[in-house]
Amino acid sequence: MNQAVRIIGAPTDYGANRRGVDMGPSAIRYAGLADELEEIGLRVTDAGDVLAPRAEERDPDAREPSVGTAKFLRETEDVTGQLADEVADALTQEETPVALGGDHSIAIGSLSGSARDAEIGAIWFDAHGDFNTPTTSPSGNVHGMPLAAALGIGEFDGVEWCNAPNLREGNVAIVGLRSVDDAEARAIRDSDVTAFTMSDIDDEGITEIVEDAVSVASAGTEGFHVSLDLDWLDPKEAPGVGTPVRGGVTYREAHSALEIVAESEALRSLEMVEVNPILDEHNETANLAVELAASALGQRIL
Ligand code: 4U7
Ligand code: MN
Ligand code: MN
Ligand code: MN
Repeated sequence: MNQAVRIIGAPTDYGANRRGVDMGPSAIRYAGLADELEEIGLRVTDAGDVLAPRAEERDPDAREPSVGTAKFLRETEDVTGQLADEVADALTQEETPVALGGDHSIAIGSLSGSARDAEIGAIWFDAHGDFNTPTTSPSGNVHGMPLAAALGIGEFDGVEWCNAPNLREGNVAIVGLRSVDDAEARAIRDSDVTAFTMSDIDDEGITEIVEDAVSVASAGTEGFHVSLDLDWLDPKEAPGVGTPVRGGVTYREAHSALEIVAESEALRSLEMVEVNPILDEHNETANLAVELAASALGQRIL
């Protein structure tokens, strides 16, 4: 891993149909991300935020009907394009990109930037599969689709701006599933993605599961992207998210997972998404995002 990191904010909310998640980057910065990472010995640059439009000023259906029910696809293309460039540039400068959402639609940009010049893997820590496509999505919200978009599933097949160029299904692991739509579940099963549910974590323990995920994401790649949706954690630990689902991982399991990521020395890029300060309690969820980033980036206790 690079000893320098570049923080990049992507203050979007149109992918989630919920005001507030656009304040995630501010809340995570306010929680002390840069200082915390400097304290663990990293050089930190904050590149500021990419420019994201306000949903109220845009027509959610501007591209209908060619893309089914997906909302705000134009905006998604624009913002993820900016983010992809920033992520790819950071990697060129030997900085580890740390992207802050925003809703999870921004992952289309982080993945595509991280995969621009190298074969990569991805580990997706989330309660949800984010594997919907415009036709399977029950909501039309793109934050439920970014993994399918990056992998070119369904209508996303061949849509250049959203397909991550060097990311193969076989190098993707989803960890922590507990809320998956029916058609989405079918698409995950039909793919070569490795998916671990909460029951798998119950059965085998977080260590075993995350070690497996790291093997999947590292096999034949030049490192992997970690996408951390804060709703991966139990809502008791992370109340400030738009789509909470009971039965998530604990505080300690989350740290353990990201410590295993750090130990692999194969983390290429990181993002933290779906923090919604309006729904949070005393910025707890943003604080947690900071702590977990420090674990992923190699914080040592002794
Ligand atoms: B998140 C959902 F229908 N599956 O597609 C959808 F339940 O980025 C939720 O993981 C998606 O928070 C959640 O809208 C997206 C829904
Ligand atoms: Mn989620
Ligand atoms: Mn998600
Ligand atoms: Mn969510």
